[in-house]
Amino acid sequence: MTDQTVYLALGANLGNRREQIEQGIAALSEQGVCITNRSSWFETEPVQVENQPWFLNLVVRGETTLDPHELLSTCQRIEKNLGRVPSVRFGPRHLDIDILLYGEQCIESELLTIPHPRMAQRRFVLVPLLEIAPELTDPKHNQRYADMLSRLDEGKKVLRSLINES
Ligand code: PH2
Ligand code: MG
Ligand code: MG
Repeated sequence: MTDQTVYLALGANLGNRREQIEQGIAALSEQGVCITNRSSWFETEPVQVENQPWFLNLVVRGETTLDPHELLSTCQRIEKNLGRVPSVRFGPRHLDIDILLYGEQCIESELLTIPHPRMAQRRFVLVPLLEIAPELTDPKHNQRYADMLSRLDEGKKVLRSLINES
């Protein structure tokens, strides 16, 4: 199978957030996802479940020959190996790895929806994504993510982290 370009969102709001995310990225590269770009780090205000610690978030681009469901189980295995335990939906976690985009494909299976169904409503996803892929277009609605972000009224804070300067 030929390589596909994928975009993944990583986040954490428990434990050593930066370390867990770095280990997640390292594990992805060891397990079939060649990382070709990554965004800055962002400190982000929690959405959906608001009463929880702020997240550290970033977005990576990768190349993979894993099919979408293999990629999903790889992400879930890595989350589990790095200490993720079942928690409430949208609640606190040590590591979250979400598939945003898989090539230009639109997928709706029982386990997996791509493009990620909530990405276009989340500033903590769109801001880092657009940093590394400013021209990217949503394959389902054929709209530029940059335009979707400029129309978004979700007001949660997304702050470029000071870690980037160290
Ligand atoms: N992830 C969630 C729920 N809310 N909020 C922010 N800021 N960042 C996240 O990664 C996040 C969230 C569920 O995965
Ligand atoms: Mg998530
Ligand atoms: Mg997830």
